[in-house]
Amino acid sequence: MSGMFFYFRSQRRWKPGQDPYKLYAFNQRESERISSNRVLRDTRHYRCTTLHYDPDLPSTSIVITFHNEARSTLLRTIRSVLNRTPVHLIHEIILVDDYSEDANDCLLLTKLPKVKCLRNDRREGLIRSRVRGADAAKAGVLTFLDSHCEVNKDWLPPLLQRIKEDPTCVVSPVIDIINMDTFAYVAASSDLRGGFDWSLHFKWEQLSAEQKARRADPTEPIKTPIIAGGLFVIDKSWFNHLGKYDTAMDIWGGENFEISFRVWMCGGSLEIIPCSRVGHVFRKKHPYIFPEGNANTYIKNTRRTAEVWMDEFRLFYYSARPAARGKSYGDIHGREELRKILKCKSFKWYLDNVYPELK
Ligand code: LR7
Ligand code: MN
Repeated sequence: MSGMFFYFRSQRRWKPGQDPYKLYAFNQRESERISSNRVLRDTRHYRCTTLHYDPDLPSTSIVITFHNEARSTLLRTIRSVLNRTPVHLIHEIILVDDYSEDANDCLLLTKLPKVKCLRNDRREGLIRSRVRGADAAKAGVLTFLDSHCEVNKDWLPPLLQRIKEDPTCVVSPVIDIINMDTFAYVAASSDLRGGFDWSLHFKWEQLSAEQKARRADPTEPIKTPIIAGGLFVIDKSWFNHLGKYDTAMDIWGGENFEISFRVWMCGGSLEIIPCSRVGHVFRKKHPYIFPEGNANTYIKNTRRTAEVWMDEFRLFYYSARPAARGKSYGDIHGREELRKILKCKSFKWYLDNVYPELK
């Protein structure tokens, strides 16, 4: 097996003057230098180490979609999962290869325990790819990860525990930072939650003094208006019941708003679980092509979200993003119908009860 790890990783020799950022918009050379098996600092609050979880937690199908991910980061994602997760909790790891150039990236990894590979025969984008992975999943709980993560110690039990207690809860770990230049693993603050502005731009927000004071115990879940989108755990029947994702959304972006509004407005909740930590390589630009253009795609996806979920407040979205007004966004009848059938609450309810801070 170790031969396989080495073979999979060493794609090329680095020559002086070659740009290690060219293919993936992070330092590929540094990523290749680092072991796929490296040790990470445990970044949790010390009190997390004293918590106990049920011995009979449900197992999960882990779904990882990728388009032209670096082999080194993809392999490290999977090995970190295999190394730091009790084996009985992983039903399977489903890789969805979103039409990457080299079909072997995915295929070779099926030599690892639990790993399955699905390959799209055209570029679908992360939204339809995740739905394909979720539909193939056999376990009762779905876990989504990006393809350049490293999970930290005991990351999964606290997430599964919360789903077991309340299957309408959708939970994310605290997302630690893997530096895109050095690949150093850096602890993120656990006093953050997801927020956004009217242009539907995601941002991390510091908890207010009042919110912090209400949280005496640093191991308690943090309610969040929105999730970052890539790393979360959801009960599979709940995911299906709520309408999975809007599969008319393309490539990247906006789906985290859509699923967050939908979960809150249709009877569920979103939480960040501070005792679960997963690192993610944050980068400054997309390394891949958007066939319809980056801005057009983001507008199409967020406009679908605004039209279906934001009621009269969509006008604030259009004021913040005037360019969205004229752009086509396809047919939304199916999603409007879904909202009716599920008897979801209004966006006004969401603003009043979940995100009163959005002015
Ligand atoms: O066409 C594509 N097909 C894919 O399968 C484009 C992308 N992808 C894959 C890609 O290989 C990666 O695994 O989708 C995943 C996300 O794409 P990234 O890593 O290029 O984007 P990101 O990290 O900026 O994406 C964040 O926002 C996205 C909005 O659509 C998704 O929700 C991502 O999952 C999300 N990532 C996170 O939440 C990790 C924390 C980042 C923050 C904040
Ligand atoms: Mn990512």
